[in-house]
Amino acid sequence: MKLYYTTNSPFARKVLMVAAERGLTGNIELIVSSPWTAEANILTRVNPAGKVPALTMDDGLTLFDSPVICEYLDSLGHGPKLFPTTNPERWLTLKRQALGDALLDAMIARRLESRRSNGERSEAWMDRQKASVNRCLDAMEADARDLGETPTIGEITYLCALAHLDFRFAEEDWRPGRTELASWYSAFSKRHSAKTTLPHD
Ligand SMILES: N[C@@H](CCC(=O)N[C@@H](CS)C(=O)NCC(=O)O)C(=O)O
Repeated sequence: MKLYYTTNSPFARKVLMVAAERGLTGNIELIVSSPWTAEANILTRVNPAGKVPALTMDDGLTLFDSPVICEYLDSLGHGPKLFPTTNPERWLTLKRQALGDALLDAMIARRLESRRSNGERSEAWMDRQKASVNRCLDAMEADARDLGETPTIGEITYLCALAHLDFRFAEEDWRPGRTELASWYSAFSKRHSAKTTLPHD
């Protein structure tokens, strides 16, 4: 399998963590393909959206986006499944993944907007994204007491989202007032799959 990714993409990190948890890391060839540089032409050939991650399976079919790739990898490998198959656990887990992904979408939209030039940048748009991030964080805090030590794609996505806040918005600590989430995050960050997939530019 070939994974088109960047070392700083939190969505790609979800895939890397799932691969690690399922014992599949050695089966995946990593191909750095930034959406923002000349490498993007590699990426757009496999993913029309021009986004990472994308995964080309051994039979040649390419999958995107991260929820689809993660569920595919969960169908391979070994160890406890990361996508529960019974309800209501499955719906709760998928909701958690959607919440973490939503936080990431808003955080990334805010950061991209902040990098636009004067006159193009919208403070109102950035404030809207920041408010969305804060609501997602509050929902995660309300959920934190029920998070397990056993990973599912829900916990993995929360970890990737919170770590990306530390990576890109370190000056805006999300922890004050969110003690349950901070404590869960600190413990979950010690997993091997988390320690071996830290983001970097
Ligand atoms: N929903 C997608 C989001 C992927 C995404 O936004 N990736 C970013 C990098 S973190 C990207 O490639 N952005 C390029 C662009 O927006 O053009 C997923 O879960 O994979």
